[in-house]
Parts: sequence; C-alpha cells; structure tokens
Amino acid sequence: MLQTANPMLRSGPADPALVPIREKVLAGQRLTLDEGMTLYTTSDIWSVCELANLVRDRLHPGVAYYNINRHLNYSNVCALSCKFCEFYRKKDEDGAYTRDLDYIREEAHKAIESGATEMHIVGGLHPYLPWDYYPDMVRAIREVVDSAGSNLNIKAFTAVEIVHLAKIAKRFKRDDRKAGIRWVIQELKDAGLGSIPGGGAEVFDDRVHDKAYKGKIRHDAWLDVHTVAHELGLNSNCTMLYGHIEERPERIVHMDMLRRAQDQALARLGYTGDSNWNAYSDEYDAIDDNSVDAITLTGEGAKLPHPGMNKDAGYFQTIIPLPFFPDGSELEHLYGPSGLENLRTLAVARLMLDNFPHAKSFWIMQTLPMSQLMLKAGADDIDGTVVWYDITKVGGQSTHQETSVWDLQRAIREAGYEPVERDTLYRRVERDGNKWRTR
Ligand code: V47
Repeated sequence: MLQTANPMLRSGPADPALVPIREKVLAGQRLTLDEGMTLYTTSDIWSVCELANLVRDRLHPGVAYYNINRHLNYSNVCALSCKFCEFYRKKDEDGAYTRDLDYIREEAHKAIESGATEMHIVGGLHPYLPWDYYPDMVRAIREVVDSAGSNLNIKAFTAVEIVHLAKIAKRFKRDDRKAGIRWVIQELKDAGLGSIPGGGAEVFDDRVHDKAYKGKIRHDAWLDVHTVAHELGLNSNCTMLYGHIEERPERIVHMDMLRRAQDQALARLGYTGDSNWNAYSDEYDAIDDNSVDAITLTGEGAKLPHPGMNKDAGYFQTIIPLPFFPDGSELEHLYGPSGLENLRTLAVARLMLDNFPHAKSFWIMQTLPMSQLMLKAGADDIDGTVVWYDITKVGGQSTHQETSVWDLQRAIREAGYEPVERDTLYRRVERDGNKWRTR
C-alpha cells in the first residue's frame, strides 16, 4: 500500500524503516549502502525528500545558488561510440564539427560581454587533434579573460578527455597512470585551467560500462584524474548518469565510491572523521578500501571547505545527478527516468554524499520546473544560464538553450530561498552589470 507523508501534518516518516535513518541523518552520521537502498525503495518518497532538505538547509540555510556561465563544446568528433550518447559524430560524418581558436576566442569575448563567471568546455575524444590544441585553447581564452580584467573560471575537460590527452601527448603509462594524468593537468593549469567538470563518470560499474560505454575509462581512471586534480589544488565536480541500463544498487555503489574519494580529499585538507565506521553489508564486500576515515559534513555546525574563507583547494564541490535522455541515442528504446525517480535520486545523492558541500540540479537535463522542485529535495544549486548546449536537447530543441537570471531567481524565490549568485568555486558574486567580483 502506498504510504503518504505530509511534513506539515507529522514530525516523522510514515515508513518505520526510515526512522533509524532519520536519527542518523539528524546526528550527522554516515548512512550505509543498505540504508541507501531503503531510501530508494521506500514508498514514502516525501520523507526521503524532506530528510534530504533537512541536510540541505543545515548546510545552506535560506539560500540557493545559481551561476552565469557559457558552455562551449569544441568538437563533437569522438573515437568512442557510447550507446547513451547522441552528441558524438565520426570525423567525416554529417554534422561533425571542430572549432578553431578564432571561434573559441569569439566565445570567450561573448562570455565576458555577458558577465559570465565561468566557461564550461568539453568535447569528444578527437582522434586527430594534436596535444597543443588543448593548452593553446585554454591560453587563448585566458588571454581574452585577462585583457578584460576578468576572473572567469575555465572549467574544462572531463576525466575521460584528460586521459585521452595523456595518450595523445604520449605521456600515458599503463603502469603509472597518475604520472601522465598529472603532467596533463599541470600543463593545462599552467595555461589557465581553473577547475575540472564532473562529466564522463556515468555509473561506476563494470557490467554497465561494458554494455553501454565500452572503450571509455573505467571508474578507477576517472577517480585517479580527480584525485590528481585535487592534489594539484583544483576543485572538481562529479556526475552520475542514471536511468538507462543500470540498477539502483549500482547507483548507490557509485555514490559510495565518490564519498570515499572525497574522504581522501578532505583528509588532505586536514579534516578528520570516524575511523570506526564500518558501513558495509556482505552484499557490497567488493569495496574493501577502509583506509580513510569517514568524514561527514552534515552534522550540526560542520565547517564546509571554502576557497574564499578558508583558502581550501582540491576537493569535490558538488554532485550532479544527470537523468538519461534516450532521444537519438542507441538506447532510444528505453524510457529514461520518471520525474519522481529524478527527485528521489537527487535526494538520495544528497543523503549519501554526506561529505559533499553541494548538490546541483542541471536544469538543461532536469528542466527548470523540475529543478525548482529539487530545491525542496536536497538541491542547493541550479546551473546556470548555459546559452549553448549540444550534448542533450530537451524535446529535440536546437543547441541554443538559455535561461535568464530572472527565471533562475524567480524559481529560487518561489521555492522560499534567497537566490545567491556564485562563481565556479561557490564564492558569492557581487555584480555591477557585466562587471563582477567575488568575496
Ligand atoms: O559526460 C551524455 C552526460 C555529461 C547523455 O561539472 C547524457 O558542473 C543524459 O557532465 N542523457 C556532460 N546525459 C554534462 C556534465 C555536466 C553538466 C553540468 C554541469 C557539470 C559540472 C557537468 O552528460 C556527459 C554524460 O555523462 N550525457 N549523453 C544523455 N543522452
């Protein structure tokens, strides 16, 4: 029987299985993978959303973030053929494109003119572009940004691209993967790279990998890239592409791998945690790395890492659950996740990723109305003004997908929060037209 729970009418969950979970969340304790599955399977979905929002309100009382950004896809030519992907083209196929540096400079000018605080740049794994193209692209943008006196953050290249770049730069060694990755990230950082986006993670599971994105890096290489970026002082984000051929337990394991990587990042920043934490049921014994303490940020009064106030650098900022869009992909016969599944997945991610400062709804994939609902289910951030987006096109729209600051602010205000403009690193933005600074 469907259980309902209206937070206005009662003080606890309708499903008794959620009571001990609620106690742990209130105490800021880490949830087990089994508890994650309970959050996924209970019919009392509103209590799951309410719990996630309790955490979200503790971390970011009264506010929700948005940003002014511009996306740039420098090429859709890709050596891979992931089944979920509608974006990629082969080199001479209709619709294949690769942007030259003049085009990229022009995009940087447009970003500056619109007052953007971030350029989000990703592309396919181009088999023929030379290594120099990539640092040259970052340098070209940095020159435009510097000459305008701007502090715009270049957030570019998913972990998948970084590994590809290590290969084309002939720096990739199978027996020392991190060395090549480190070389690439350092070179790009020297050219002006400011942070690493969260794409390309998909679902950290070999079964799903081999069926839907064989040939792509696996979770170990993806996590290596982000670990190295963190060690080099770059912040990064992470995603989970769900609602295709994966199962819910695989999503929970994905979340667990991310929070363990974040434990390590926070430990490097001097955070300490619970060394006696032993969360695993037999079902998940495959994960055996208990070498780092569980560090949670969801307890009352926990201090969040912050680049402005604490000068912290090198950690995951936000989880961005991405709902699968079947249209035009090889998996077009699948439905994609429902609205309730989207809401629940955001809430479960907020609750499981207890050491992540932020949970973001990417409105391009979630839609803006759904993103607004997510502000009541664990999300504290809506990304962003976007402008051009080529990877998914809602309802078969063109690649021009832009929302206004006014729309974002209205969605946030209606949900009962004060809209706060942030930059890539979640510093508050003070703005005068297209001029801005952070504090
Ligand atoms: O890596 C590809 C996913 C990602 C589809 O870091 C698809 O702030 C759904 O990573 N249906 C790119 N998803 C987007 C991304 C992102 C977006 C916003 C903010 C940030 C951030 C990162 O989109 C890809 C892939 O995982 N994707 N095809 C599809 N058919």
